[in-house]
Amino acid sequence: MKYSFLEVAPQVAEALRQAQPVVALESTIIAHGMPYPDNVETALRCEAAVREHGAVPATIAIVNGRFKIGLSSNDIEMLGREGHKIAKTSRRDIAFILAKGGHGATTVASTMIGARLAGISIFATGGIGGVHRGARETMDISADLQELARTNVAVVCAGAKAVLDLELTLEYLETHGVPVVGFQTEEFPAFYTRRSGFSVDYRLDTPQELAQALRIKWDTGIQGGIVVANPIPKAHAMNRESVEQAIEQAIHDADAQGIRGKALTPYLLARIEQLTAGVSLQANKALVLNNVSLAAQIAAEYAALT
Ligand code: PSU
Ligand code: MN
Repeated sequence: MKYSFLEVAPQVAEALRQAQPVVALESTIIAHGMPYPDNVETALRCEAAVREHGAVPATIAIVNGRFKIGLSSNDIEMLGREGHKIAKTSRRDIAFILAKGGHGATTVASTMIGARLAGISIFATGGIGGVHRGARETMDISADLQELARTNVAVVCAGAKAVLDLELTLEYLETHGVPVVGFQTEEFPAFYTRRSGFSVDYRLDTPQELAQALRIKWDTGIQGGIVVANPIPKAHAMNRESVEQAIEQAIHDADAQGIRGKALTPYLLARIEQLTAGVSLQANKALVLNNVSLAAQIAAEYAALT
């Protein structure tokens, strides 16, 4: 193995060697995105959903200073239990958490990096980070967007949360040449809701078409990822007005408490969950599973092209 800090789980390594489908999953959503024990339950259900679709799951995190591609259920339980005590680890943090021999929950950006190191091309999560509302003053723009601009991994998500400025997020992605593809939709989904009012760049309707587009993009040598935007299933979509109300309240509360930087996104997620009496958490679980299933199907089609 090229990098001694990298620890690819045997099942994942075997699948990659045989060009079998593999789906990467992130761990910030476990440690910082959901409360215990929902986080652990959801992470394990996601892995099971990947397997049900004939692919191998690779949940990614830093554990004891090892960049692990494929976690054990003990690792997942530990990350879920420890929650906010685990360092939220983005691109800038990886080397330092590895050097310290500590644990790190990987964001979309750092999960993409881990996936790429291992040779995994498809990754499923809930929502990507983006340009925060008020970024004109704060310059709070998630490192996820830069990562999408440079790292060849497709990220299947339910769009981005309306805690972000979705219009600026899409502008930023356009500037950096990141394609935003709607799965069976022309509209960029807003995480808890299926619609945002903003268009995607392309609409594709089958996992096969998505896999082909990925193959061709990377065959041309065009660096960077792709956002596959998959709307939350209708049955779980939330009411737009009540979500917007909760979001505005949450942003107001964060501001009043001076919460900024990497703490902001986890704070907003937890606050919205409180304000919606847990409805947002149910929606979050449903959309993640939906994304994982789609990612597994894309991975299967992608592997068939290899
Ligand atoms: N959006 C969600 N749930 C999440 C996150 C984003 O709906 O759990 C997490 C992801 O790990 C994402 C990170 O990469 O938050 C973005 O954090 P920041 O805004 O600090 O870049
Ligand atoms: Mn940020």
